[in-house]
Amino acid sequence: MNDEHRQKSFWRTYVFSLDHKVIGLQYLFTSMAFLLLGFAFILLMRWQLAFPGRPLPLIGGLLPDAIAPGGVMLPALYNQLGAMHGTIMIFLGVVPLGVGFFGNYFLPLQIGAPDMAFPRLNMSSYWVYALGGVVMLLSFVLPGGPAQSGWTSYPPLSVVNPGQTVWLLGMTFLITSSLLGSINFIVTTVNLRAPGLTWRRLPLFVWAQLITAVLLLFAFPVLQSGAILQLLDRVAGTSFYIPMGLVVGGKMLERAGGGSPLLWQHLFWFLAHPEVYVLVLPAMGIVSEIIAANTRKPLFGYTTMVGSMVFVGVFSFLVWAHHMFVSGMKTSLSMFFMTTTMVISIPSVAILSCLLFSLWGGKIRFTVPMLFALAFLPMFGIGGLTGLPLGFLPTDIYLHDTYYVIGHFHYVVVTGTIIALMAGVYHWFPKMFGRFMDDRLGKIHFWGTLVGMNGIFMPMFIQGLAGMQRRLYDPTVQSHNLTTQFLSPYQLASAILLLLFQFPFLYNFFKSMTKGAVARENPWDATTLEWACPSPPPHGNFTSVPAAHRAPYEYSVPGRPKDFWPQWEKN
Ligand code: HEM
Ligand SMILES: [Cu+2]
Repeated sequence: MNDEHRQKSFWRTYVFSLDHKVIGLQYLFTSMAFLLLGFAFILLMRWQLAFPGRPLPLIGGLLPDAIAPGGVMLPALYNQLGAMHGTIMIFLGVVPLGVGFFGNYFLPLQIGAPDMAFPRLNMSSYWVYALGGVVMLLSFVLPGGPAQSGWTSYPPLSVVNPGQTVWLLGMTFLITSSLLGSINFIVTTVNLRAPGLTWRRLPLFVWAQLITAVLLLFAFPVLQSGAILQLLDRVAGTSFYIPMGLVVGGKMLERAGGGSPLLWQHLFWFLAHPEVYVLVLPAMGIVSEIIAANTRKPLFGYTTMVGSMVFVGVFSFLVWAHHMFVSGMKTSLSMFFMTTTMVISIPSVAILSCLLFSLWGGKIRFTVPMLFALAFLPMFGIGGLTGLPLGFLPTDIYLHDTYYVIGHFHYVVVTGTIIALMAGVYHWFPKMFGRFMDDRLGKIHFWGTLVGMNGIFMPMFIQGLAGMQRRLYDPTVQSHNLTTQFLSPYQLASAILLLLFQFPFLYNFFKSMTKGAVARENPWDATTLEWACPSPPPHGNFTSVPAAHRAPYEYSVPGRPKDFWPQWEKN
């Protein structure tokens, strides 16, 4: 092999790879980095909330006076960090981790395919995502700084605030990436399933990824067009979202006017409600796999679970305006959205119940992935239950835009989804690297994470019920917030605790990649097809084309010698 060839093959193998597993790992490392960055931002914000007006410790002195004179962050910086926290966590962190990494790496393996249907498209979607991330990060050094209008970017604020143009450009890349990815996932699942892998034999993780891909495909184009209209409002002098006679800083905005700020809210939430299921469906799929493998019995209600996921998928397009109850909509309209919101809670309850009943009578193995998966159930449950008063018009009028909403969605996304994604990392680590992660460090990570997360988010319900609004730079300027202000330092302490307990995880992850105990091909004695290929799977995955002979979770089948009956074993 000459040098030139070797060099090309390095780039092809690790950078511009077409292999779904390498692309999956690229998504994993990139999204983990973004999750840490988004977390760093919120730590700074929580300092300001806990000790308003006091200089930031450690880094305060390093920040330029223009954004933090004397180390005290200015309101504009607080808003920038807030907007970028939400954007990074959702669009650059959780979705790329849940879909880009888990979907890319494990969907082809679970359906017994050698790769995704369109490897080149797959590579492009990663690089377009990375480009979107770079554009978002660039906004920190460009004049005007990053966006300041929240991840929801409501006009007219977003049309007049600096920084928003770069945000919109970044979003255009991120949305394009998701669209390319979703087409790939759908085609792969429909066309590349192994012989015998009928729809009724599909693992729940694959169902979850498939439905997620469909949601992305239908929801994102709406936000894409909405974002382009907002971009035109900012750079081309249009006024899609700018109302007549808008006064900014005491001056009338010189625009044609006649646009509607509410139009953006509709376009945004038409995407963003389905997006919340994009966040949680992959998590539910992962938890299902782990619960099945660690209870040694078939999942309770497979058909109910698939049906519920499909139902959630369809209905998620019919509830978006529950985010807009206070926008002055007609009662008849809010009644409609209130009803659909109550209806869509039913399948979530069904899924959670099926997972809970699956534990009944199982021989539960309390492995690290199982601990995380078990924690998902009550934590996501709290998130779901606290959603109900928000979907109920009379109570939402009080709770809207308070910390109660922040508490609700962090329970579903963080203690729910992120806990489940962590479970998935521990579960599939032996497949990816042929080695186990350390058990003791895993348990330390688990308990610290669980306590830290609850310590941050649980007080938010109290603060919200006491009337504390979200997006406040300094809550103490409103006297009614003084009663709950004492909670804030505890939340900051919990956030620091949460950060500290991520170090055992990072250490464990990187160390175990090369030094962990060696794992067999099927170390958990599981039944789905990804456990049939070598660990780590070679290029092309399977040594021979696998076939599926039965349903995905045939554990403890009476009369069998072993307590698991893999899909790929003929008899
Ligand atoms: C299970 C039933 C659920 C119900 C009834 C529900 C209801 C609601 C309602 C009505 C709001 C708007 C509140 C307001 O702004 O006044 C809301 C906000 C939110 N929900 Fe849920 N939700 C549920 C589950 C979920 C799930 C599963 C997720 C994500 C995985 C989620 C994520 C969010 C997010 C991100 C927001 C806030 C967005 C923002 O304003 O920034 N929700 N929820
Ligand atoms: Cu919603």
